[in-house]
Amino acid sequence: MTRQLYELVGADPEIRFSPYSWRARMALLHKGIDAESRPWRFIEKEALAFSGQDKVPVLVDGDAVVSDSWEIARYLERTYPQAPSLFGGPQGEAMARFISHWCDGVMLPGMITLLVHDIWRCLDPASQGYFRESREKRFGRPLEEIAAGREERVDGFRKALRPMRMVLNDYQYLAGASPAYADYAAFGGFMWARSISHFELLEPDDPIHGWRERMLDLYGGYARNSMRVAA
Ligand SMILES: N[C@@H](CCC(=O)N[C@@H](CS)C(=O)NCC(=O)O)C(=O)O
Repeated sequence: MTRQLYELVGADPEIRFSPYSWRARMALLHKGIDAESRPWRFIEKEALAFSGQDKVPVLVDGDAVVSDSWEIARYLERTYPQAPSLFGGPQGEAMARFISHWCDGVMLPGMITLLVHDIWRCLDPASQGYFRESREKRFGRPLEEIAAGREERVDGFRKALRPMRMVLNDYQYLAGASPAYADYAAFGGFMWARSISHFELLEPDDPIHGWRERMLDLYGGYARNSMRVAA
């Protein structure tokens, strides 16, 4: 049975933009494991019923069905111990978990208010309706208002990334000398942004900018070569 990864896509099925699916995709690449991409859209909830929940990523690997990016990383580490390690042992696993929680709690919430309208624009019409309704309910205002003034607000987002920047002043990657899951947890957010938007989140002299360039080049430029919305 072919291994499959369900990934969120836009109107164009080549535009894969979930930050969590990108974490799983990079983890697979790190392990050197192939998985066919199964494009999934917000409104296709029934297509995920087999996984017992309604979000992507979902990895299907033979009889195993694993949802949630963190659980997928742990599954890959446990199931393919001979392949390069995602965590470098239990201590590294706990630190990668901290970074993934920090991204979920600080980085991604900062990004969404800058990008929410760009996300909506890249969706198919049916998903646009679902996205607008669910996100406007969550934020309590129209998408256009959530995204308003982002040129002035992006500086606050950049400041919030200071802990990450300080690490990247001292190390090539969040995991040290070479990339690992800690990096993929953070990079997923930047691939979310890159896939659906041309709004520049980072200044060119930011160490995070240099790290993002290195991440884009990994695995033969897999992320750099992935489809992006037209400028
Ligand atoms: N904690 C989950 C979060 C997964 C998640 O929120 N996925 C989003 C895509 S970015 C989703 O499927 N959302 C469906 C929806 O909003 O209806 C993980 O780490 O995988």
